[in-house]
Amino acid sequence: MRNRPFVQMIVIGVIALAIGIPVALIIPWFPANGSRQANNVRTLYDVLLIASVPVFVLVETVVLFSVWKFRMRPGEEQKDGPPIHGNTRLEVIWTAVPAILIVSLVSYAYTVLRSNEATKKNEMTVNVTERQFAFEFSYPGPGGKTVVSPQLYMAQGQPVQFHLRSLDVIHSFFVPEFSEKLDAVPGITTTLRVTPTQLGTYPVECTELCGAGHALMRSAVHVVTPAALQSWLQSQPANATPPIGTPPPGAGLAGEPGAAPSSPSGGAAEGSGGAQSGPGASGSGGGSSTSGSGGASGGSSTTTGTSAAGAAAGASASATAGKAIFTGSAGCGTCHTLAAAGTSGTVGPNLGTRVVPDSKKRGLPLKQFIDESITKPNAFISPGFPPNVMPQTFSQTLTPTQIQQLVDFIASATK
Ligand code: HEC
Ligand SMILES: [Cu+2]
Repeated sequence: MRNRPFVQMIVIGVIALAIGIPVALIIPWFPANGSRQANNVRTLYDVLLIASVPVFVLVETVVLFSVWKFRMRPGEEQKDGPPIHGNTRLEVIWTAVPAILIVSLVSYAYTVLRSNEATKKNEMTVNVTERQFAFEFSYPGPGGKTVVSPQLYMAQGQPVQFHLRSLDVIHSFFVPEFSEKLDAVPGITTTLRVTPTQLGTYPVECTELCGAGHALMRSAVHVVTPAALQSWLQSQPANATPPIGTPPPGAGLAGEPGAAPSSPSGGAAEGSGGAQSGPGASGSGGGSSTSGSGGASGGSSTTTGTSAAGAAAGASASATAGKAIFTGSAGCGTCHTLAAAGTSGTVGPNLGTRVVPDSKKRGLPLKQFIDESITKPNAFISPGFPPNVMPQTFSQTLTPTQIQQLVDFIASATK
């Protein structure tokens, strides 16, 4: 009966496996399965579980069984086991088996990665522009129409290629239901592919600690039917100002390593000026997110014309546009409470009540004070609040028009 402990160990191990593998597969490790890529990742994960549970069970069974069966008993304190050295067969096995296991799993994981990243037929491009602390999605539509939205809309079954850009620091783009995540890095354009498969609304999150408002940097993705996406795109205003740094439709990936940095199409769009707003094109030129000239040089856009008309209607249209920027793409609402915008952030002062008294303390006319607060936040620190928390980059990441619209909006909304 020399082999009895060994047989006992095998029996215990087999029982642990019979329980362990189903339990590992039943546990819901992931949220809802929302994309083709998520499907592949989940199958990969199941295979990894099936491969790793036996390894875990094997190691733990041997360890626990040895602790129990071969433990030191009273009177054995001075004893030691026989010294064992060298067992070629065992060494070959414990080298070869893990090597084969790892090479097969790595090869399989690589094929999953390749398939998830592969170019799909009829891909649609969506630009994701991230800044402290907001997402902006722009759809280079047909015929030069550009739709810009703070929330993401995708069509079920329609493959999308995202071009991620950051205007300031490293951010990331993560939708848990899609099982895919990628960083947005200043100065380069990164690409992520997703084919959504389930209708629904899911969270979009930034998963890089990007500053004081990071925890609030969230948006939503709505996966809708292809028809609903088309009618949504149609209902959006045409030729919205694309976020700074977003190349015009048809341009190469500005700033991507290996791509020509200053695209001729970028220059062309800038030349054409007018409706197809300059700032986007010029900002993309060098692929540099903080080129101060980006916003300044291409400043004019559709709304300038309106406010130049000087009518009260123009100013209120500007304020309305400012409200959208405040609550959406610029992310001001994540830090500031402002009743007129319906935001309740508490990182910075309440702009509904604090701006007028602070502008008096500063000794500047209201609009000038608001403009300074946005473009040079540290020029005056609102009493009781820390410096360097409000992003210092708005003068580069917002166009002069957008800043003007924000100023008009806040001036009209503060008391
Ligand atoms: C990360 C949080 C954060 C974000 C995002 C942010 N701010 Fe601020 N903001 C602050 C803080 C903190 C202060 C107070 C310190 C100071 O005066 O710089 C402030 C101050 C201000 C002030 C001056 C208020 C006063 O009474 O002195 C204005 C105006 C303002 N912000 C507007 C904006 C606008 C417009 C945006 C969006 C373009 C924005 N902020 C985005 C945190 C933020
Ligand atoms: Cu971020």
